[in-house]
Amino acid sequence: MRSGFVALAGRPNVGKSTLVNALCRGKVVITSDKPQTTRRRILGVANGDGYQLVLADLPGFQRPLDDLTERMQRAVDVAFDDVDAILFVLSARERIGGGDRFIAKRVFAVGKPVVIVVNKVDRLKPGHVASQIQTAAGLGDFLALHPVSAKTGDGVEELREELVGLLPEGPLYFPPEQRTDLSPELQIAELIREKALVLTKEEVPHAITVELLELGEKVARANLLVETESQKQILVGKRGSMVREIGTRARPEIEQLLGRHVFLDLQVKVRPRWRRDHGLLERLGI
Ligand SMILES: Nc1nc2c(ncn2[C@@H]2O[C@H](COP(=O)(O)OP(=O)(O)O)[C@@H](O)[C@H]2O)c(=O)[nH]1
Ligand SMILES: [Mg+2]
Repeated sequence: MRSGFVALAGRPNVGKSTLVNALCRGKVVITSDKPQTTRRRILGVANGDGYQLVLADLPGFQRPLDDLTERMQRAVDVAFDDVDAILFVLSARERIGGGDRFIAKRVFAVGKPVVIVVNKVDRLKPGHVASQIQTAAGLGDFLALHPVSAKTGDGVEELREELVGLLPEGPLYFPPEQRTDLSPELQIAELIREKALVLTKEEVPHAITVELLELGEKVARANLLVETESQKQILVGKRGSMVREIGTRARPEIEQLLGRHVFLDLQVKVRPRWRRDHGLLERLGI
């Protein structure tokens, strides 16, 4: 049995979380085109014939702005200590530049095998992909480099095999049916937050967090917390249309997760400065 841990590093929005889901063959973490979608370390488990590959999805590297982002960066800093390899993710759709080189410096300094992924190669010209690969290859002393599309699954199979090959002999860290280290309560809160992120823009996505208050047989009750009255108005929407839409989108995924029907009771609440509230951040698992 081969088993072990691989941490993902890379700028925000390069597709780390989408790649974790692709490697795990199903949705274990939320994704969106908004920055700060991933706020804490979440483990995704990929099981296969004779292996268990545990992927540590992480927030993107960033300069801390407040207690929330400081905790997020701390999660990134400690994440590389106990892993067997690092997956350094870049986007083929953006210029590989200073931000990537800054992360490369930290990633290659850890002294673990580094596998570079050039993600988002779908619908790009081969010539463009080739030049991005060449730039990526100059970032440091990598073990392997894989062009992939986390979205279409192109190249993901080969990448998974490469990573499994780097794992040592080891035990099962998680029972085979467990896909993530997040509790069902936190997974539900994340699914609700994902739908809220997709439907909002500008500063609103940053200001949203979700607190699950109750998970019963028939009812899930959650608060969508924002920081100001105007953000609350946006999330509530005209006669409650926005919060209703969030619920409509989240409920099928929650029901799939739980394997039963639930009534989803969502309330929007103003909680000024929740991003600086250590007690709340602790409860939210950040
Ligand atoms: N076209 C394309 N988009 C992708 C791919 N992987 C991720 N994305 C999109 O990029 C955005 C950021 O993805 P996410 O996984 O949340 O990035 P993260 O911040 O690095 O975790 C989302 O809108 C994804 O749908 C890919 O392979 N191709
Ligand atoms: Mg992410």
